Amino acid sequence: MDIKTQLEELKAKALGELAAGGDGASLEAWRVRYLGKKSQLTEILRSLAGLSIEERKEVGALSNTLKIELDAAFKIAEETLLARAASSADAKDTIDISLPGRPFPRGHLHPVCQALGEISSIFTAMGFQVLEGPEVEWDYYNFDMLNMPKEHPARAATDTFWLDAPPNDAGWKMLLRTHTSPMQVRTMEKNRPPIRIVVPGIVHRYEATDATHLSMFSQIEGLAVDEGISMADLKGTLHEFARRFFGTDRRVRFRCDFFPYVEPGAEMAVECGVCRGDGCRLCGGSGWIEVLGAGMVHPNVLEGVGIDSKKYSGFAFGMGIERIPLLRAGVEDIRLFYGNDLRFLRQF
Ligand code: FA5
Repeated sequence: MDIKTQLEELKAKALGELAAGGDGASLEAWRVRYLGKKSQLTEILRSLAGLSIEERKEVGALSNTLKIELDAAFKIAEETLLARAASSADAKDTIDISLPGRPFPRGHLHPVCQALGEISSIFTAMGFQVLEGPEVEWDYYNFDMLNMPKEHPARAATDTFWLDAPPNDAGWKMLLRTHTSPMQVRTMEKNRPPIRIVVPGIVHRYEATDATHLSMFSQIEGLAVDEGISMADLKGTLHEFARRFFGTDRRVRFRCDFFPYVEPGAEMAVECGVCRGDGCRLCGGSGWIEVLGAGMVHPNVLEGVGIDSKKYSGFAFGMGIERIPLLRAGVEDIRLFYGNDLRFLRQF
């Protein structure tokens, strides 16, 4: 085959392959094959040396023309490929699935829930188990079994929301629990000592609200029953709780108090977080805020659930939750916790 025919066949093959299309890699392979240093065209140009001057002129001119044509065809194919790649990148940009999502505004637990979680975990670390009980309760558990039978004057000490529902067959009446103490009875009815529980929950009292009183608030009940439990265990446990929650620099005060279901009874107060004991509007000038009622479980309560009060003794406490973050953070009005003002809530 003469060189002219070879050049024509080479041109047809090269342009045919290019027209078939392909990706960047196949285009580069094409360039190496037809325009590279070891290409067939380069071989032909090298072989010109063995030709006569006329032939060299003619074949040289044809080879150069073919090289120029192939170069031009390569550039066009390369540009087409680049343009195609750019337009598909543009299309991807409009729905770039690799972009991070738009963050949703993130909330956090209400300060009362935060305090409840923190308090519960302090007690669980001391070996107490967390339980919950019903908010709609029978007067039997809320009063009778807590040493406050019908007509007992202490039943009137907290004004109660009674439910407009008929009593059950045993004559028990329904109410919104006024404290978490009914869970003492419910737990001891089903479990024998040793018992160590804390019971967080909401309670309701029909009373006016002010800077330290709400009509719906949260309490956490504590109960420990075992052989040989004494008032020293009660004081030690609650004092340790106060140290862990408020820090070691906050003073704690125990005083005598009366609750029909404990004997003896006590209240624990913590130094006011706003005035640090000097007296202010929040603490009513006393420098202290009462956070819990407590005492040694009354023998009548133990015997009522069939626990031998000569063998076993126990302590119980009921802490008001809202007053706790109020004390720690120095909040001036308990009602702020339920005002739903995000500027206030975001500070916790
Ligand atoms: C009781 O509710 C008893 N059941 C506590 C108890 C349990 C005593 C076990 C002995 C043994 P008291 O009514 O004092 O006690 O309430 C307990 C705590 O709840 C108070 O110290 C206070 O921190 C909080 N508290 C009481 N009333 C309110 C109120 N209206 N608003 C907010 N917190 C309150």
